[in-house]
Amino acid sequence: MVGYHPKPGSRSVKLRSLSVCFVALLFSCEAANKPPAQARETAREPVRGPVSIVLDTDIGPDVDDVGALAMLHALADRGEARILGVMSSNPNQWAAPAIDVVNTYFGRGDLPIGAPRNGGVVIANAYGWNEAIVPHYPHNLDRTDDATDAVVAYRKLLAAQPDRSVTLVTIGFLTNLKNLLASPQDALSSLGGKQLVAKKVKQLVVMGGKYPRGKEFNLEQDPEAAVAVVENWPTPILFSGSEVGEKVFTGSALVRDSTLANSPVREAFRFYLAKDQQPARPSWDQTAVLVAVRGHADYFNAVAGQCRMYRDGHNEWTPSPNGPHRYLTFKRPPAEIQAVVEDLMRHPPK
Ligand SMILES: [Ca+2]
Repeated sequence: MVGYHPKPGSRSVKLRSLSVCFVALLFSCEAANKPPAQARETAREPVRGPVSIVLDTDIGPDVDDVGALAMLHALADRGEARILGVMSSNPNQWAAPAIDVVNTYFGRGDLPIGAPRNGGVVIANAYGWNEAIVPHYPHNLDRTDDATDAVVAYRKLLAAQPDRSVTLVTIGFLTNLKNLLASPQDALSSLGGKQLVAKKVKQLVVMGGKYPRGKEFNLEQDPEAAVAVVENWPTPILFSGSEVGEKVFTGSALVRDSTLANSPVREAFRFYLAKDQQPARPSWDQTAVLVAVRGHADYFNAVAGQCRMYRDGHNEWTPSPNGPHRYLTFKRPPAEIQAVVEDLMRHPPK
């Protein structure tokens, strides 16, 4: 997701700061009456096998995608996730190379990378962090056009996985997932896209929408895709709405960590935050990756129901105990989730 960029000291920044302080105070009072949370990365041990996962990102307009991808590699190094591939929903020519840089930095330069082959919403690189960072780090893909067609990449990797075993997490537009659902049977699978997803996918996690109603960047950019996916997706969907990530600010400890001198993750945040003139960035995309791998229960509540998506890009929620969708609300204070995310983002390569 991409946030607004008000000038420091502006009314909106001050209002946001006041609201953040209020929320922090509220949660600190609440937290004082609870047992210490199992929040820091270092205090948590994996309790189950790795989650097989595909990340679908619009990497470029914001830097939280970089943090989310770094987190996913950290969770893979900890044995909590097994990354099957990374897709860009953004056909911008810097998107796939940026993914390749982060994958290569974490020793996974051979992971499949997909991108939309026809159409898609091309988003410019706000602040130009990827043009500035990507050329200085090892990678193989020079242009997003050199990546595999995302539909082919999805079909190939899903066909090879056990039934109901794959978690998909999208932190950008739903373009690739719409195309996947509509894909016909082929040499990779005798199943059409929707049937293939129903057979192989366990859950879809979406950073998108605002709950219980509103309009959010990721779903708004390709509303046709958002409507198609939200209405037709054949597995449960868990949404992390904009109201979640906007309260979790990360990046400041990452940028201060001098032990990560050669990290493209740190460089991307350093570059972006300097241009944004802010000490940290909301963690829209990282919250989605966190719950996709670890589940929501340690950090968030999940409200059951059904999300309705409209062609003007807004969404609306209908509560229902047996609905196919859920959205996150805070169970733990945002500051605790911030510490978990920030620690994972500072994870060095093995
Ligand atoms: Ca994103």
